[in-house]
Amino acid sequence: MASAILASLFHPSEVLALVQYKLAPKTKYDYSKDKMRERLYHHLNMTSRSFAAVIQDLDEELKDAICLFYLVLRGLDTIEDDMTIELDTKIPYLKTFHEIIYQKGWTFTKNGPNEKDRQLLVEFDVVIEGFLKLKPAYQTIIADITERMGNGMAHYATAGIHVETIADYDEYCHYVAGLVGLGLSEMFSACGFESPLVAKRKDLSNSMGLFLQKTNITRDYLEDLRDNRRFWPKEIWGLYAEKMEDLVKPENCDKAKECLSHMVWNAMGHMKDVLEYLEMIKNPSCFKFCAIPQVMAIATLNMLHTNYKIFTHENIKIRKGETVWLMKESDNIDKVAAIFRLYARQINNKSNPLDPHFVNIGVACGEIEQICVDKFPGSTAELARLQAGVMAGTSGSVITAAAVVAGAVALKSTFA
Ligand code: D9A
Repeated sequence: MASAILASLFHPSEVLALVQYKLAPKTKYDYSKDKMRERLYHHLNMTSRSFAAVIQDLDEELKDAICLFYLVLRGLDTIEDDMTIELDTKIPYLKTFHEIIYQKGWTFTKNGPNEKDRQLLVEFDVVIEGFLKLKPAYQTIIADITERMGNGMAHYATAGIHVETIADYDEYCHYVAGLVGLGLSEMFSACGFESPLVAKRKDLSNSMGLFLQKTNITRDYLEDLRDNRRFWPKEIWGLYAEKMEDLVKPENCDKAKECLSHMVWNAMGHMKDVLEYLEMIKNPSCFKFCAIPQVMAIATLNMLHTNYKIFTHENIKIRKGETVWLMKESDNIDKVAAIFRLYARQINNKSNPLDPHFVNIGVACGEIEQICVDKFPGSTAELARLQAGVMAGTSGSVITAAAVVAGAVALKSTFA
């Protein structure tokens, strides 16, 4: 906590968000009366930290269904990811995982000891038990998406992941992320929280997944290269290097940065769809659930843009304070549009006029700004409010003063 506050010292609103987050009651949900749910939410909290909190804030009607959707997909992922499992063993599991989730008592112990979510599959009978208690409508949606994703993964596991063209890149991301967006949209419409139109707009649902996945793929260049995974499309990196791994060579530093802005620009292409999707979402808990990962993605893109560290350091992340601040602020479309505008401006301000994508990125940022001004006029006042808090405190800033006091309280409690 103390180090998170230190990292956010020049961002008073983040300090405030961190303190509020830290002082909030820790045990918000009590699952002790239901041992099965206790196990399920234990696994959820183990696999994803901040996202688990967002799932748990969903309305009761959808909470378990989405928690189980997440855990089923995570189980599938944990089989696909494990390079210690022979292909002949792996492929049948990927192709039949949508049937496995109906088999009471099924567990899986063939993961290597170092696989990080190994325990989830060792106790997968709990996930299956929970899945079988869901309404049949939710079971069908989960099983359908699992079948399509499992077959896609089996295909890539057999043929190898050869992302040559941008169309290949979009297709790969569709299987591993876009399908998740489609499934969630079907759930939102099926439960009646959202209009049937949400499930119908498969293009927009797909973009929700693609924007997240492409941001992660751009960020994880070095980590994926180390594990011999290549997701950046050759149609892009081929413009800047002979081999993808040449981008890390210090002598190619300028080309690497150009390639990075090409990847950032490509991901930004989904932002219009994301805004249009979020505009449709009316249920407040669904809205936050959908919006938070997207604002974190744009904050991450901002951190990646013109950042050569992508090629030299693994695990570069946005500040904890920034995450907590974004989670707090993303509760309606005007505020989310303001966050998009804020980061679009920051991205634009960092752009290098000598970069070949300087104009493309500028246009993309301008389009975001224009859409928000036209469709979400309330975002202008929100943006002014956000900017007052984002900037390092000038003398007399009420926000800074409040944040410093709050920060002192937090530090005291850390050392108490
Ligand atoms: C999501 Cl059920 C994901 N993925 C995410 C998380 O958000 C999406 C996996 C399973 C589910 C949902 C998500 C959330 C809300 C609406 C969505 C949606 O569509 C309408 O999916 C598109 O990343 C994984 C895929 C991108 C492959 C789909 C957000 C998440 N965040 C991480 C943050 C991090 O640092 O990785 O998982 C986390 O908190 O661990």
